Amino acid sequence: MIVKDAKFVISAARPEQWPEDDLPEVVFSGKSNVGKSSLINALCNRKNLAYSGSSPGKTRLINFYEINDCIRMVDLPGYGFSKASKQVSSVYSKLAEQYFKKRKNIRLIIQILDIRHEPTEDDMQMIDFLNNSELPFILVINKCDKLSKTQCITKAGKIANMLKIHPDTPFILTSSLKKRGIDEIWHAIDFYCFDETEQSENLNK
Ligand SMILES: Nc1nc2c(ncn2[C@@H]2O[C@H](COP(=O)(O)OP(=O)(O)OP(=O)(O)O)[C@@H](O)[C@H]2O)c(=O)[nH]1
Ligand SMILES: [Mg+2]
Repeated sequence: MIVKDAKFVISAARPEQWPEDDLPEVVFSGKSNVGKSSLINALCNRKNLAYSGSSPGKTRLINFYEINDCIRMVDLPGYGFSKASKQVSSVYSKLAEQYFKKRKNIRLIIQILDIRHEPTEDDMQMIDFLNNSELPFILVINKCDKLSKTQCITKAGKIANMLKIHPDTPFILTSSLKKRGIDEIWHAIDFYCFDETEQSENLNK
């Protein structure tokens, strides 16, 4: 999709603030600092649509962005940043947990990992949750510019082995910094969020 229009909708602190319509939503999920907000910016070809920064915990609320009036990207606060922000027995904050449980608009979850780090216990729990839910998800391994190509291949293989995922689960290596893997993510978004007619219409947008 060619992003002609990308706008911030709301930074929601409560479910009542979530947009009330049936636009498909793509959710960006992962540990704090993996690059969720940066990936939204890279996909939309904007520098500062979503707020990103070098210290973890930049995104605190659930931020909604609307693209070409036909799809929304949802930026979640990352997990694993502060123990205090966790609710009992959950990886995510209460707010994000409510979103996963209640939101009907979710069409695709983009679960993001950092190529340099092995999945944490929180990552494993999150992937377990996704595996056991009906929610479609893909895995994105970000920050590939931080390693050489050979190192990336070795690391990605190691990560894939550690995760108990279905072999058909799409697995995309990306760098928001160098804009790698961005077309592949758009391809997945188109596939999961639109039917065939809509997909070809979107290509021409
Ligand atoms: N080298 C490199 N740096 C990246 C990449 N993606 C994100 N970063 C950097 O990583 C830091 C965190 O990025 P964010 O996009 O704010 O991460 P986040 O997952 O939204 O973090 P929280 O909002 O705290 O959960 C920033 O300094 C980004 O510039 C990437 O692909 N390569
Ligand atoms: Mg963020």
